[in-house]
Amino acid sequence: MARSKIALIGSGQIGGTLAHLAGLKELGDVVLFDIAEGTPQGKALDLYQSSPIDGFDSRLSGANDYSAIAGADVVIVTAGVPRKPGMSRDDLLGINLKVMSSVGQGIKENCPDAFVICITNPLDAMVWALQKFSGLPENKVVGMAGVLDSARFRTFLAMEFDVSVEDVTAFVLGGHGDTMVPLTRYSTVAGVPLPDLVKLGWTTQEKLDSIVQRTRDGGAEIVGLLKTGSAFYAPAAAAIQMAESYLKDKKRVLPCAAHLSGQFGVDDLYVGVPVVIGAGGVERIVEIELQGEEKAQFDKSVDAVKGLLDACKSIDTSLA
Ligand code: A3D
Repeated sequence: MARSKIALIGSGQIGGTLAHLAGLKELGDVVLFDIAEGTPQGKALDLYQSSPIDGFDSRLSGANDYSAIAGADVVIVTAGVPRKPGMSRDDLLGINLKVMSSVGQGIKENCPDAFVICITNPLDAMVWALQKFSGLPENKVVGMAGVLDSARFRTFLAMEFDVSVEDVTAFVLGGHGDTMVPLTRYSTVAGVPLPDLVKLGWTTQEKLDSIVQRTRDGGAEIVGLLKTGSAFYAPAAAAIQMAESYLKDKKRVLPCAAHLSGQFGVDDLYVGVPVVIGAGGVERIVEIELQGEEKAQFDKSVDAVKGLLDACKSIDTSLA
């Protein structure tokens, strides 16, 4: 069986880390693409030269021409501009919308059968625009945010409880970051829901609330520390988990920005919900019932995404 081909559009901080992880996990051959000349070629060669040491077989190459991504099985998109301190994800909207237009065209012409994972911010709007620009089926274009948000939540919970991160599961819905909806009753330590752990005295409601807030602000915390860009290790790890589930037909149940057409009462929007990712792309959307406050927060999140899409439609009238 031929090796899978993974195309990475954008060879910056996340793109380079994606290539490294895809190689280390032997997910397939990797093509790094970027508009910056030399960057994708240089990163590909550097990473290729790490393969004899780490013992992985993956051909890595770099390109500035979309023809190089022809026939890719998976495309992961990070092309665009990241946040600088003081900048909101929405400030990025205008710049990155133009980038999505050219990326969508490149995918449409070269690998229309690919599974596409978008990471570029503002995520919920960019993944929606990328699906429209590329014309790929809605179940083959998905956004990465929930896996990262829930990983941040899991990390902070494991720190608080002093238990293995592996035994902490977290369930988040909604838009990325500020409007994320953590479902504490579905988040557990080895199957014990967080509200029960509060009752058991493992933590207090106040501490739990502050962990939720820290998770919401997780991206900004890292931007503030790095000063020159945004998080890249954990975002790359999250997208690779999604790609692996598709390539190996693992059918992982992961929170992703998925296209909703009626589910959760939402139509033609990308919102973070639990989905099953397998060889068919987004094979199923897990439509759970939301309770009072959860529903209110989810609706607020959906409204925020709608606001972003309205802004996109006014910038690019072909999307209206
Ligand atoms: P960065 O290191 O700047 O890499 C972006 C790359 O995109 C650069 O190498 C650019 O040259 C390249 N680029 C710009 N325009 C184009 C174009 N038209 N075609 C191809 N390549 C282009 O950024 P990064 O890797 O740190 O972040 C990439 C994106 O991910 C940003 O939009 C971030 O905001 C976003 N991000 C999202 C999350 C989520 O959880 C959703 C987390 C972290 C970062």
